[in-house]
Amino acid sequence: MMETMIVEIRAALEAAATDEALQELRVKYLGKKGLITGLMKNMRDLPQEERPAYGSKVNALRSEAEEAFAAKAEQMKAAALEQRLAAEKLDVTLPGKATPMGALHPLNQVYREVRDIFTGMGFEVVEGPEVEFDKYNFEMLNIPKDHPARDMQDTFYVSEDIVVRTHTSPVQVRTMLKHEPPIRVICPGRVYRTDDVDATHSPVFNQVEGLYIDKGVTFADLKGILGEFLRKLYGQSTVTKFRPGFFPFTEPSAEVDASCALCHGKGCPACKGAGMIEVLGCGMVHPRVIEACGLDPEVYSGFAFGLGLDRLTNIKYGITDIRLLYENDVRFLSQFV
Ligand code: FA5
Repeated sequence: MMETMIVEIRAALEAAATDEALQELRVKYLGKKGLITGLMKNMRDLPQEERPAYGSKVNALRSEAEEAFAAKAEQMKAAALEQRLAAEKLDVTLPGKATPMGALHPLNQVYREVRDIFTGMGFEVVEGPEVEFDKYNFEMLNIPKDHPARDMQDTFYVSEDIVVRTHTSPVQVRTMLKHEPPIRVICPGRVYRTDDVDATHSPVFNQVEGLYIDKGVTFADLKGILGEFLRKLYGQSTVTKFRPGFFPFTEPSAEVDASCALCHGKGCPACKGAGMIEVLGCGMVHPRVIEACGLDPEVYSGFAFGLGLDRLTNIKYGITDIRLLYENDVRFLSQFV
């Protein structure tokens, strides 16, 4: 019986086609109540002297059977893999899955350009709080309380002494109070004014202001650096025009126009036919501001400037409505990828 059983097992394994069939056979022969286990139990009925020979025969049968089961399982696994490989053909000509790519907002793109131009000329980036002391936003910038110059910037007041900053000039005050010249900084950030929303105004917008204080800084430095900045931003052929202007914290002050980046001075709808567009305000820092910040205006001089990043971005890309920058309409933003 023992001799024929291994033949019987091999034949049964040969015929088994599924995992379930294999499992059934395993239970039938090798399980706790299986036939081979049963043979071992029969040993009890044999005379003592026959038991060792019988036992080793059953053990040999069990090992042979286990090997046969393992070989069959291996064979079935290989066959299943082969079948899967044959069935799952890879079509490399199918179009791939596109991952939508995000991009920097146009305001951030232009900010990075502005930042890189100024840091390339030795300026550092300094940031400051958006909720600011009236003292830093106005008073130390030569704009006393109740002075008519305050009307130039319609202000959100938090309390009598605290405002939401109307420009990033207070960051320049903070820098002068903290650091000895030479000071060369740009101050980017969000600013707030109680302006009504229209195509060119937003109550929240972005500025980049700058400050250069050292011994012997003149208006020629201001013209040279700001002219170079605008040529780097809008192209080497950009023409600049410095017109007299007024800011309480600079004297003399100037408004700077640049030739329109879209029509190069010929006149187009973006520049309303003028060929030139006002891009920034600037001037030599008022001696009173230098003094208020603890420096001697007889020793130190410098210039400051401020630009609206939103306007700069709109000019660069020919965007005619500032609201587009804040609506986050993907149809608009995806044009800047
Ligand atoms: C100032 O804020 C000065 N602090 C700039 C300055 C600094 C001058 C240092 C001289 C020396 P002004 O109020 O003009 O200046 O604002 C600067 C720019 O912000 C403007 O040219 C304009 O481009 C932009 N701007 C002003 N109001 C708004 C608004 N409501 N929405 C969008 N941009 C605005």
